[in-house]
Amino acid sequence: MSDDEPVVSVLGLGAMGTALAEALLATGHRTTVWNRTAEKADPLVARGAARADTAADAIIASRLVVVCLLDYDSVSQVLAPHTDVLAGRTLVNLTNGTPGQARRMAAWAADHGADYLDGGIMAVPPMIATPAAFLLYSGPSGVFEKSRPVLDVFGESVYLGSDPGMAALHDLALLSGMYGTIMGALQAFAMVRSAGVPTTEFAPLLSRWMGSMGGWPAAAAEQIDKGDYRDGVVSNLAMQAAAYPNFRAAAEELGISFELLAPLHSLMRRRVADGHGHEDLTGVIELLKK
Ligand code: FVH
Repeated sequence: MSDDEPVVSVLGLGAMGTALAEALLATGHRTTVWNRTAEKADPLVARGAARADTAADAIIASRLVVVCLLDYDSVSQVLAPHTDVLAGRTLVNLTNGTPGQARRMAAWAADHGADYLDGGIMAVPPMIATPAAFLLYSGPSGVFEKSRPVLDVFGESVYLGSDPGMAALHDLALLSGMYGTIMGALQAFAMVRSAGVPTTEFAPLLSRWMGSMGGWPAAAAEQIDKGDYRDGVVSNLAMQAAAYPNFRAAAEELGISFELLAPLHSLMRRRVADGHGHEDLTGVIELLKK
């Protein structure tokens, strides 16, 4: 096996691992695949992938080994029995996890002679290998640059530095933003649905309104980095906190739960009680410090 050969192994053929392997095959990479449930490899083998009977065989087959399993426990279960074949390999772990898990995995890989990049996939499987996909990576820059020609197949590669925990940090932070948005949207849909409004009718208005909020992260980030929530206040916290009980009252009127929105209400009230009503809602972030 020469260093220049575009040879890649993929461990894990769930929805995402399959999409990654398909992208590699579509771009002419010699791809070896392995999955715990072996038959999931069949369609990829039919398209030209080599089947590895064991995870060890897949690791041996390629210098670059992409790991995309359910969670870090499954990564440990798959890799731990094969420490003897890891030396000289580059593990690119795209499994969702925490910064601490990524750092511990990087140290473990180094102990066994393997290079390690941690990654976060900011895409759902159908987006892989389209311009909409971007993937976050962290770990040694030389390892990233060497692996990049292959990694770019999956989507835009965004490198976040040598600390292996950075990709997981940014991944979970971005997903936190996503889940917060989805929570609000679900509440909005529950409200209109309870009044007999088809959610398909309401969705364009919701999309438009969410689009209007597109500038919020940049403006909020300015305040947060300055630690000054009095700057450029347009809609102060006291005003917003006065309106917020209407969401609870409306939920009661409509016969739906308020549990998705309730946590923000209590934080807003605490922040107003602490004397910050004239500031921006952004200041609630100070209450998230532990
Ligand atoms: N799919 C998505 O939308 C998101 C997009 C962003 C990134 N996430 C993360 O990607 C990881 C894999 O997700 P997935 O969508 O491929 O997940 P599944 O389709 O559920 O496949 C899970 C694979 O993991 C294997 N597996 C689970 N436990 C074990 C174990 N103990 N030992 C060996 N393999 C294990 C499973 O094997 P099998 O059930 O087919 O035998 C699948 O290959 C994930 O971290 C997402 O958070 C996806």
